[in-house]
Amino acid sequence: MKRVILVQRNCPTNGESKNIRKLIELQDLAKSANYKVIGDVAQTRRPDRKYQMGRGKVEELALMVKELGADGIIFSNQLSATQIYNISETCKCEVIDKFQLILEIFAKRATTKRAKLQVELAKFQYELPKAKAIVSLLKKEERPGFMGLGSYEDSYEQDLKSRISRIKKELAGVQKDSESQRLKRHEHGFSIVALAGYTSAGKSTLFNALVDEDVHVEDMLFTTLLPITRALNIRGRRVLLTDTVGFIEDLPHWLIDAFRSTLNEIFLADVILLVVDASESPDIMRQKLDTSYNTLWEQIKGVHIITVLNKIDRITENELKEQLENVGYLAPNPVAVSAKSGLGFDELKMAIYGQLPKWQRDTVSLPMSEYGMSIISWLFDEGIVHNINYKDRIIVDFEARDEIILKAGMIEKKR
Ligand SMILES: Nc1nc2c(ncn2[C@@H]2O[C@H](COP(=O)(O)OP(=O)(O)OP(=O)(O)O)[C@@H](O)[C@H]2O)c(=O)[nH]1
Ligand SMILES: [Mg+2]
Repeated sequence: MKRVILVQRNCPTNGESKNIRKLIELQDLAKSANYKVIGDVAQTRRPDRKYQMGRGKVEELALMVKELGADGIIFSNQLSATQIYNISETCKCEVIDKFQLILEIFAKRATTKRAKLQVELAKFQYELPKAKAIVSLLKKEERPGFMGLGSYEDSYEQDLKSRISRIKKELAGVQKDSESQRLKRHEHGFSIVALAGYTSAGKSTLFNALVDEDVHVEDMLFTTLLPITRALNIRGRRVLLTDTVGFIEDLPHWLIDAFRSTLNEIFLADVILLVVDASESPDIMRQKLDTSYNTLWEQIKGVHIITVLNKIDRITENELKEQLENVGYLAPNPVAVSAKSGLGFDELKMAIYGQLPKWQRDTVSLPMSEYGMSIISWLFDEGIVHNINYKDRIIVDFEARDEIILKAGMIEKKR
């Protein structure tokens, strides 16, 4: 296990609680990537172009690396190629930033072709702005081994660009497939519900409990990388529930970009269950909800949102009440649940039902024949049959989406 020191430059305008929260999150990320954290260093100042922190502080850091025998340094702040180079020269060890760390976690979790492509795309997009600087640094310093670049050429940047466009094309193919599948699902009367929210909020646990599945759950960040979908019946309505990748604060645009095809599962849903860990402090919960909204906001016009306050088995009723007051405007349609114990599931299902695209209620009169019976079984498949009255004709009182009602009306006229 690699031993690392965490470093964070705090912005002078940030509050203390934000600084602490970010450092704790960096610790969690490092653990999730299988690093052993052996120390941390923080400094409050404006960014330094060459070293990110003050040069003196980096020299202190170099001493600490030596004394503690650290294998590497992980920065909370995004580093430029020059900064990575200068810090690793001074400290004589490997230096990465939080975003490379996230990429490492993603790379570890990626098992399918699509996930691998997404991670690769994110990696290249992360490297692209650094490419020029790296090449010129390497030329100046004659250090071809730096950042894993065995040999380099001026075409490095060009090479990255062409790889990025190749992967994008491949991913677009995958995306088209999933979009046409989605259309088909809608045609078959399914509504689509997506689980979204901060990493470790409990999305996969809730998914497993609702659809009786066994998706991987762990007390780690970014356990889920690829969406998974299962059918679920909610008060007679057929729903497809999708579990998705978690959000994190400062998620850079290139990462969102790379995971666009995954995030589309959320953007194209009929209803979003925005899951949040209600057992955390009010400050952290509000921040995580805020981050989730920032990630979703632009893309989800018209999608209904249900805020799921999860893990209530860990808090008292009073604490829950406080949490609800605390997030008020950020939490439309709040429902409190425990994905672990099943508490609140009935309310959650009611809430989902209430937000599904509306179906109409209608009656049809059908002939008392085999043909009539076959239409009834079709109505059972496609909608909710509330009542059947057998007289000289069969009168069916049912509920379904518009197309079905229209078709049923035509059948009635034709007979
Ligand atoms: N006590 C308690 N723990 C929960 C509950 N729901 C989830 N957890 C725990 O929270 C941790 C994270 O759960 P996951 O379901 O993996 O979270 P996730 O949102 O899918 O996380 P990512 O896939 O990383 O985005 C696990 O250790 C779960 O056991 C709950 O209702 N109560
Ligand atoms: Mg998960």
